[in-house]
This record gives sequence, structure tokens and C-alpha cells, in this order.
Amino acid sequence: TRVRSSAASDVYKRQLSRDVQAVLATDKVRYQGQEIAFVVAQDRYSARDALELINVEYEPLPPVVDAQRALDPGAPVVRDDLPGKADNHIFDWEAGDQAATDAAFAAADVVVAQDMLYPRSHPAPLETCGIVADLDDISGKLTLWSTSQAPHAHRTLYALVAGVPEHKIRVISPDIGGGFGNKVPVYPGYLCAIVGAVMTGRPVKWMEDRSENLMTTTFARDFHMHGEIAATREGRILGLRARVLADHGAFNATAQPTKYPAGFFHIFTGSYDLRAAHCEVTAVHTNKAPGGVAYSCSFRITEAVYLVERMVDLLARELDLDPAELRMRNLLRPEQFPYRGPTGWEYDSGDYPRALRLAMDMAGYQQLRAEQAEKRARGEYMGIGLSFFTEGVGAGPRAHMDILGLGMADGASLRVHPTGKAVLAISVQTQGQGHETTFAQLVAGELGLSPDDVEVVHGDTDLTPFGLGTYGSRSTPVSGAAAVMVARKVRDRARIVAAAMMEVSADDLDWVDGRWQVRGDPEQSAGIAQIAMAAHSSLELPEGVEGHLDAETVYNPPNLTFPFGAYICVTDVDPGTGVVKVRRFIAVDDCGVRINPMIVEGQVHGGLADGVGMALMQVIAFDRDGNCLGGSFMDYLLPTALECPSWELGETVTPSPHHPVGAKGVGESATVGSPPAVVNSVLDALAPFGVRHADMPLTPAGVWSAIQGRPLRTDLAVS
Ligand code: MCN
Ligand code: CUN
Repeated sequence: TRVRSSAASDVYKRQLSRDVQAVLATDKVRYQGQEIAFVVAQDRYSARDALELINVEYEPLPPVVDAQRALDPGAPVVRDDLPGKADNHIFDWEAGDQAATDAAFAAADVVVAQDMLYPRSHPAPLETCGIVADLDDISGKLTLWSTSQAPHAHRTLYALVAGVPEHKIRVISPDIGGGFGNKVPVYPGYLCAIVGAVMTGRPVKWMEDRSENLMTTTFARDFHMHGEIAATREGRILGLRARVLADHGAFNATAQPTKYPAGFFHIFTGSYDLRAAHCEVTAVHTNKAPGGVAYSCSFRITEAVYLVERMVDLLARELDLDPAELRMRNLLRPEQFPYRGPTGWEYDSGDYPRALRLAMDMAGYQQLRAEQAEKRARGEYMGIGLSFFTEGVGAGPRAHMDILGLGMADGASLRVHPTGKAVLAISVQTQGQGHETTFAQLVAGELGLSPDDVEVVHGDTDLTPFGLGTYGSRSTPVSGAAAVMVARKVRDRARIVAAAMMEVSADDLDWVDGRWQVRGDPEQSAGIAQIAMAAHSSLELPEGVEGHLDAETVYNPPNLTFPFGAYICVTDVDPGTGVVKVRRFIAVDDCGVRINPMIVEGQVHGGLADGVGMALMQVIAFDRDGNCLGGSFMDYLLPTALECPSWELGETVTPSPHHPVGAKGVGESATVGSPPAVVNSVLDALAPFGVRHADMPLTPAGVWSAIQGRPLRTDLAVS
């Protein structure tokens, strides 16, 4: 398709000149599974037959599969289509103060260094990606039913690319079978379906099969990290360094449009009171499917937390200190909040020691250590692993964060019908997180209604206000705040109407127990339903006050919210087979005020299972020819109930000071926090063998090899 440049904004034109993903390959296929042609047919069987008729002659070319070799002189250049490109280098990026960090390291008694890989993994939602595109040739309206976590942002992009006026595009994102970040990007299949619909005048549907989804849609992680931590002999951490090689695959489409090329990785000092830190990230192209960002990840905080939590454990071992004790000595203290970290982050609130103490109490930490000592004495290998994480979720504010020039703020609109039934329209999109429940609760709480009386509308650009969508656990911090603020606007309007109803001054009304009440006269009050009827009636309202009861708002968050948690994982490792059994998992999460505790627990359960999967089972590896070895669920293993223990959850509540009800996001917390706890646990179990580190996933083969002193490279097939 040709881009109609007249419709393309400056921002978009800038992107076009950069490193964006091809819709279909023309001269060269850059990774296995890259789309080269599309066929439109009346059913999938004829489409398959037609595909057979397309004869593609491939000339095999040498690939770059190993990120660590991508910058070698003479390495094949993946993106030789980019003007002047003679290597696989994408960007260098750094954060923190290098001189201060060097000084901290020079002053340290102990320095520990370690290389580690956060392997490439895949979100693997329950349903794959797909779209139905339909162009009404009379109205010119293009309707897209698509699996999108960000319907409004997708619509804007389609309008820019296709030159179709934005109001003539309607993106509907119904129940999409889970997202986990997989459904944030725009994929070639979506665009092909749109082109197909435009060209044929018929609705066109595209739906991936599982292998296509696993092999070609956006991946996560693939961070080759080198960490260094400096401390005093007493266990006071002084500084942290990270050097990262980021494998972005063949196209850099997901990371490039933001001003954080390595996402939020520079939050890598984690939960510790650290004065000096410096990180450098270099990104490279390889002949792999594009990606690197999404999978319940908070945009690289997953990798950052993994790095620091592994480094702290390694330091504990070096100092012969208990890892819980070392963490306690270095965690940020409650009085340090709001806390500005050495790479520029401002954490809004926290009480870290309380969360860690609670997790240790729940686990019976000292008894566990005693049990471990006994078992070691009789040749049994039990591990106790800790991790403490700080998340940063709720992107914006719009001045600091944008995607393709779209500032990260979210709208909400609220209409209360005459009968007191309310409809809240939000710009984020639920994929199973339960927004229909929690957002109704938020509005109901502000207006004194029952949540049953609040309908939540989402996932349809024609019915909802503009906003950037659901990812980075931003719905509650941003859209949830918008829902509360718009409800408060409605409540303020209701106050004026109530004053007119009761013939008093609005200043004489107090909001008590979900009703506007005349001060000093509790007998005289009105609830929202009554007020809504009056607002639509012939009741005379003061000059300048409109009738009806509705409002709109756009919420621009002042900062991210910073949820945190303390996790403890207990494993038993069989040294003969390398099999790891996760026996117990204690998770204390603090996501500020919980709107719906059961939903929060469900989110945490899911994230913990993700963490067990990543730590022990999941990896998308490649062979030396660039064949993807994780293209089916036979190879890419997802955790089931068999691999997961019965989770033991705890909570502390440290409200966010800037969120209107004190809530922080939670959707990705457990995925971010749990992998290091599992890995630390397994490596704790293996300590008697002198094993310092082994990379995820800690499969039986990986654990067994580590015990033999030959740790595996998990991202490449062993030949
Ligand atoms: N919640 C709450 N109290 C809080 C925080 C959250 O009751 N203090 C509720 C929320 O209102 C919402 C749910 O918990 O109903 C998750 O909220 P939030 O943390 O704001 O996260 P989002 O709604 O923005 O969801 C996105 C997040 C991400 S980025 C991924 S990835 C992920 C996750 O959610 N994908 C999921 N959880 C998922 N759960 C399901 N079932 N399916 C996915 O695809
Ligand atoms: Cu990072 S995966 Mo979620 O933000 O959609």
C-alpha cells in the first residue's frame, strides 16, 4: 500500500524515515515467519489452497541469530534496507551518573559482577490476534473488530497510514481472549485485512493460528545483562552498574516511538537506598521476529527487577549474609518517600520493610532456614528465594510520555439517566482484568449508587472518549482516576441540582453517606437517583447551570504510581534429574488501596503463574539458522496447576498520594516480581554445589547442567 503523505502527520513522517516494521516483505525475508503475501478467499480452506499456489523462491542467506555476535565485524547486516546502514546497531542509551558510580565502586570493599540473560519469551494469550475489517461503501465507514489493547491509538494510526478520516474509522475491541501485551502493537495481518476489505468491498477476517502467533507477534525480554554491585563489608550497598545488550529482532517497531528506547529499565536500582547507579543499553538487530517489549512487563521493569534482585542475592552470598537481612539493611525507608532515585525516578510512596517483614512472618522464614540446614545435612536440596520489587505503572503524564506523539492521558465520560442508572465510558480496554466491576465500584462509591447501577462501556472508539489504552497496568492509575474525577464532577453538579430541589444554598449541603444532606438537618437529603430525575425535570435551575446529569474529563496523571511487594519462594530440587518443585510461594503485594480485593488476588495469581513459567519453563530459542524453536505449545511450555503451588498472599496498603482514591496498578506486579524469587530459590538450593548463577528457564536440563558446572546458553539451541 502507498502512504498518502498528505494525511501523514509530521510525527508519523519522522517515524517512517526510521526503523518501522514492513507490512509485507519485498526483497528480503528478515525472520522466519515474516509475512510475504496475503490471500483473500471466501473460506479458510480455499485461502489455504490459494497459498499453496504462491511459489516463493527463497535464496538462503547467512543469518545473525546470536545477539552477542550481531555487532561483530562482518556480521550479516539485517537491515540493509535502511539508508546507510552498515551494521546491526540500533541505539546506545544510558542513564545515571557514571562518575559518581565509578567513585562509589572505587570506595567499595566488595564488588560482585555477573552476566545474565532474561530470555526471549512470549505473552501467549488464550486467543491469538485477529481482525474483521468492513468498509461500508455508502457511508465510507470502516469498522474494525480487532484484538486491540489500545483501540483509540490504533484508530489514529490507521487514519494516519491509510489517509482515511479518523471519524470514519470505528475500532471495536470486544472480549479478545487476553492480551498480556501481545495485543498492543499493530500487526501486518491487521493492515492486510483492512486493505483486503477496501479492495474487495467485502468484510475480510484475519485470524492467526497458534504457531503464527508464537513465531511472529511481539516477543518480550531478550536482554543480555551484565550487572555489578558495590558494597561495604557490612553490607551497605553503594552502587550499581548495568550493561545491557538488547536483542530487538529484525524491526524495532515497538520500542522506537518513545523517548525511552530501553523502556523503563533505568529504574534498575529497584527498592534500595542507592546513591549511585549507571546503566548503558545497546540495542541490536537480529534475524528474529520483532519485539522485545511487552509481556506483563511494565516496559522493562521486569528485566530491571530481575537484575537487581539477582545482584543483591549474589552480594549476600559473597558477604555471607542472609539475603533477607541484606535486603532489610538496604531497603528504602518509609520516611524517604517521595524518593528520587539516582536515575531520575520519583517513587510516590512506600513502606518496604513492613512488606518484607510480613512476607517473612507468613513464610516462617527462620524455621524455613532451619529446615533447609537440616535437609542439607542429609543431602536434600531445598531453596529459599526472596525478591523485593518496585513497579512503576500508570503512564503518563502526557508531557513526559507519548506514543507516536500521542500524549498519555485518558478520558472518561459519565451520564446518569433520569432513573439514576449511570453509564461510564472509558478509553481503556479490558482483556479480563475486570474493569466492568472495578470501574463500576469506583463510580458507585463516589455517587452513592450500587455498582449494579453503573454500566461500564469500553473497547469501542465510537462509544468512548479518546485515550491510550490498557498496558503497563495503567488502567487503574490513569483511567480509574478519570472515572473518579468524572464522578466527582457529576456529584458537584448534583449538589447544585439538590440545592434547587430543597431550596437551600449549595454551600449548605454536605455529602454524607452517599447523599447530599442539608447541614444540621439530616431529615432533608437527596440521593443521586432522585437528583438525576430532578435534573431532567422542569425544576428551575440557577442561571448558567445546565440540566441533565453528566460530565466528561481527561485525566493527566502527575506521575506514575509505584506498587511494590515482597516475595518468598520455597523450592525442592532433585539433583539427579534437575527437576524443580515450587513448594510454597508467599506474595505480599502493596498496590495502595484495593478497589476489589478478589480481582487483585486474581491478577496476582496469574502473574505468579507467569513468573513460575518464565523462571522454569518458557523460552523462545533459535537454532543457528534462525529457526524459531518455540513455535508451538509442545516446545513453548506454559505453567499449569501442576507446576504451581497454592499461592499464599498477603497485603499491605500504602496509598498513592496523588491518585484520587489512593490506588496503584497491580496487573503486572506479580509477573515482574516473581521470576527472581523463583530463580533465587533454585540457586539457593544449588549453593552446596558451588553454583552461582544459571539463566532462565531453569529447566531440568538447565539445572542438571549447572550442577555439572556447565551452565547452558538458553537462547540458542545446543548443536
Ligand atoms: N485493581 C484494584 N485495585 C487496585 C489495583 C487494581 O481493584 N489497587 C483492579 C483494577 O481495577 C482492574 C485490575 O485490578 O480491574 C487490574 O488493574 P490494573 O493494575 O490497573 O491493570 P490494567 O487494568 O491496566 O490491566 C493491564 C495489565 C497488563 S499491562 C497486563 S500485560 C495483563 C494484566 O493486566 N494482562 C492481562 N492482567 C491481565 N489479566 C487478564 N485476565 N488478562 C490479561 O490479558
Ligand atoms: Cu508490558 S505487557 Mo501489559 O503492558 O499489556
